[in-house]
Amino acid sequence: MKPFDRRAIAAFLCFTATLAQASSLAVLVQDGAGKALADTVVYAEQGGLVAQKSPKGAIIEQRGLKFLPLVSVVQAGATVSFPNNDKVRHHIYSFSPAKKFDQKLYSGAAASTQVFDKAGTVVLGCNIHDRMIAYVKVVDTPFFARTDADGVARIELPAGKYTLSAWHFNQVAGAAAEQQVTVKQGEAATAASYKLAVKAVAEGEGAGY
Ligand SMILES: [Cu+2]
Repeated sequence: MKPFDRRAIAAFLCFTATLAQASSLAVLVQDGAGKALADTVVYAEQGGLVAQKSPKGAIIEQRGLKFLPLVSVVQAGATVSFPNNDKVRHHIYSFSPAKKFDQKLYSGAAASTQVFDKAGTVVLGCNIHDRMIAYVKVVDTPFFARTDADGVARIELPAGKYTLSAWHFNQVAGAAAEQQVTVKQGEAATAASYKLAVKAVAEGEGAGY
């Protein structure tokens, strides 16, 4: 066998091993009335798990006088950039204990990147445009996702026991949002679901406009 073939086979074995190890967790989140709840952050934590060395960065752009996306989730230590794709300048800030910063008026790519190094919830605003709002959920795990329009989030993770948490920016304080899940090896996704009590939102409020 030529060395090249051996490498190709090794790569293939490695690939199939990865497939066999990764399991999938599918989480459905609904509000108290059973309606799909989009933009909910779900994350799985495992005691003693070694965190990823370099958490994946994120981008929160400004476009049409909005922050996009409205909700981001990052692992603690992630770097976030804030490209301004509007013609007007923005001045973004956070007073949240998990990450305080003040990015004075800027346009284009002039904003400093920010490292979100503490787990918690960070609310971003703009000093110029009061209705601009965005949420960054910072978590101590690389296993997280955000629900889509159907209220479904999928997390790829190794089989094992996890504490699964759900967080929505409008959830009623104290709403129980933690559960234990055992993720099994195999092709079918392990399923979990939540019903989160959320506050009634007035027209145009809390949606980032
Ligand atoms: Cu602004």
